[in-house]
Amino acid sequence: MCDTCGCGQPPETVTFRKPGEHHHDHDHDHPDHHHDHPDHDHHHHPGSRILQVETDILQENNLLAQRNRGWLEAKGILALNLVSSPGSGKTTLLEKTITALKDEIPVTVIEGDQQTLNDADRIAATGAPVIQVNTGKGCHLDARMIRRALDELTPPDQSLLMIENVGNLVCPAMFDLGEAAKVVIISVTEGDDKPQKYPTMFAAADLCLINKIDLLPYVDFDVDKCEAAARSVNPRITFHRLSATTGEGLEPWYAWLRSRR
Ligand SMILES: Nc1nc2c(ncn2[C@@H]2O[C@H](COP(=O)(O)OP(=O)(O)O)[C@@H](O)[C@H]2O)c(=O)[nH]1
Ligand SMILES: [Mg+2]
Repeated sequence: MCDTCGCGQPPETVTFRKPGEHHHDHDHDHPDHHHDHPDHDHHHHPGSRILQVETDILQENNLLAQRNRGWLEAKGILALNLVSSPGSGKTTLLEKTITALKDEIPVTVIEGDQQTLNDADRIAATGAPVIQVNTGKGCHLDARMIRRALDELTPPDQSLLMIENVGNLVCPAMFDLGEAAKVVIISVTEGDDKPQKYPTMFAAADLCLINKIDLLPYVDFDVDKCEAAARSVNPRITFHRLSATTGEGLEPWYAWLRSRR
């Protein structure tokens, strides 16, 4: 975990909103002293202390994630944690997927971003119930945020829950949310070496979606090389090559979703 980027963020910076709603908790009007001086504490703790705190945070998260997992499994809800760099096409893919499957499978969405309701508004336009979690300075969703979001979202039994994590290939890899699987999305404009640079994320994912294949003629991206790099850190990982905007390759992704249910 990173303590330089606000990763172990204090809970008062996290907000939960539905489209059309104003902030109803945890306002941003009282930035606390702590935020303005993120290094303050570190001057007083040796490295081993910081490591202990990080371990505790991850252990607590893992316990809460297992409770989420049990709750979701009992209701027959398939929860997927969508992780990627910012701009890989997660929201676009969700819009397409919900529109294609909504008559077949009830879909609900938890959107994670540091700020704005933009993605929740885009999802709401498809008709799917959605809640936006704004993590403030935080760079990932955690299991406690998901628990709280589930209380507000109340996804129906046997539904599909899509969790769009904060765009970041690092920290979301370490925070189990209670999902059935992580789906990592990489777009062809990002470079085919990303699985080597961010192996933890590719090791944690069951499925890798290679998006924006419509742009392959214009970029230097070797899809086979990218897949081989991901397999070298995770031999079980599977792939679909697709374009969320043109629709090419979306059917095998939908088939994967149906099979996971
Ligand atoms: N050419 C192309 N652009 C895409 C594709 N998918 C998404 N985009 C564009 O990439 C940008 C970021 O997409 P968005 O869904 O917001 O990404 P997110 O940050 O991962 O949620 C937007 O301008 C999309 O229109 C795709 O398959 N092909
Ligand atoms: Mg998005």
